[in-house]
Amino acid sequence: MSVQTVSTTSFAGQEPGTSGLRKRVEVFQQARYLENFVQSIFDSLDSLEGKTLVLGGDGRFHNRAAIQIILRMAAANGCDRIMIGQNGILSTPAVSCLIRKYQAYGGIVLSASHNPGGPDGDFGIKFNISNGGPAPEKITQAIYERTLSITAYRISDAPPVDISRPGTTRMENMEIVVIDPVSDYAEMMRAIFDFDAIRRLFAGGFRMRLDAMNAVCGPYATRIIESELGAPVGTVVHEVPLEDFGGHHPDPNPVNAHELVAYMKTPAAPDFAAATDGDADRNMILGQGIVLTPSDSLAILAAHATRIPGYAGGLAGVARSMPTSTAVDRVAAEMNIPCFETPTGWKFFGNLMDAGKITLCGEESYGTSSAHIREKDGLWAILFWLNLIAVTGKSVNALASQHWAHYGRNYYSRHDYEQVREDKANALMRALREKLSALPGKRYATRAVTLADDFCYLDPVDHSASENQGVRILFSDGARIVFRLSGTGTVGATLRIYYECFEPDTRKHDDDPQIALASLIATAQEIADIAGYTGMSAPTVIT
Ligand code: G16
Repeated sequence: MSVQTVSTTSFAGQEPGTSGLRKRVEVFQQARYLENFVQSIFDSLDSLEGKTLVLGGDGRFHNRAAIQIILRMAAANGCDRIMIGQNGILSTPAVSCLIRKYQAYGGIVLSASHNPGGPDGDFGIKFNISNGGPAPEKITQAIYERTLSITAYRISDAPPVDISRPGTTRMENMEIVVIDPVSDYAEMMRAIFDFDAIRRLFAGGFRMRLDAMNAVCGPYATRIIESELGAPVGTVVHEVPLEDFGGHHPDPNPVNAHELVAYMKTPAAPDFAAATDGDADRNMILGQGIVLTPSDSLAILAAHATRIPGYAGGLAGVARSMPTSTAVDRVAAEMNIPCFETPTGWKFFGNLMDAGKITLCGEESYGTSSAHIREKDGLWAILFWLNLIAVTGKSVNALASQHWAHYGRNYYSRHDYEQVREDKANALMRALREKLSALPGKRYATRAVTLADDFCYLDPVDHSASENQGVRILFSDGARIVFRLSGTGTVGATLRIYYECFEPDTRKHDDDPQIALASLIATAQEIADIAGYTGMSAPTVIT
């Protein structure tokens, strides 16, 4: 066994996006591609000597090969100890939990999250820092810059390690600890939620379906919800993680989880349903006949948080990403706690949590979590809902209607235009930015524009500025349109347009969101000429 230094040349385009480096599997399979990026991570950090890293992924195609390469590179780069999930499996929230619990230096997550998997799908890698959260921009930028100048990487020539059973082994001077992927995470959930109340709920005949989409949540959900909380076997469906997610697109939204949505409209529908994504950090919440928007889910959880043992002491504050609806702002205002508006990307919540400024946060992209870790956490959100249903005795539908009656309803929808030519998408955004200063005061249908800008975030903790985080157009009645380009796609550009309007009148709380938002959708077309630039007369995905 010895350490080799291998010459390499840089690859273009290894720039981390919204959440790490995501590319087609075939791109990652090129010789030296993963190695260059991993070495660039290691070169951008302090020495790994004496340090522990956590390593795991969502089990998608290329996970197994990548794990063995990273183990050999970590050993060659002087890492002291690496904790790895059995069979290379760890959900993203579990990585965050383990980094924090074992005071690791950081972790490497192998996932392209909600992007499809398999040989023709996507693969991804990101680095999480010692607080358990995604590396902030100054680190991801340093990693990217390193990828441009890299000339060599270090790797051990050790044979592949058996990671199929918990236990400890060594490579070079590094200790490799293979752990059960679920137990530490389950222990954390037990400390937050009232498991006895949830057990009683299931014992009383409460029925639920959780669609794990053949991704990494399966082992966590079957162990916690079926084995521990007593839900009947079969409550968790598509529970076996598969390298291609069984052909599912593991992005829990009404389009990809259409079977679940349809099932919740049938007479056989259970009381509650949920779905999770590739790496189990996203969640979708459904009641009988309804899909809750992530923005509403966040607002409702915040409003009831003190009913959950882990949050009984109250919330320090809340945060949402800029495109997420302002429903949670109304809750925060009533609770008299701060509400922060951050750019898209979970990494922006980390500083606020570390500084004790927020307890709960969430995003429109089906991400919700709290300061228990520094990632979004799909199963945590589902357990929160179960706990809430158990202690209130109310359904998702009843809790949502009650919430809207009290706070008003923020109608919300996101329209995605996928695989747009990059030059066209960039031209649309450029033209929009050029128009911004002329928009305030203009009227569209019944509304006047009150503010139009390109969102710039000033981090209240480290005072860093993140510019160009999306164009937002605000109207006099509280409605908003937000335009931004996705930072997680791998083919062409994805234009996301987010629509929101506020309806205080209870009699108008049962409309179809697309109808409630129709005039705003027409306004976006008028302002940005979406059809002209994209060549598409309708979005490819509506959530
Ligand atoms: C990632 C980020 C989220 C972000 C989402 C969508 O989620 O962690 O913060 O909201 O991407 O980003 P975009 O709109 O740029 O595609 P995940 O679950 O893919 O890691």
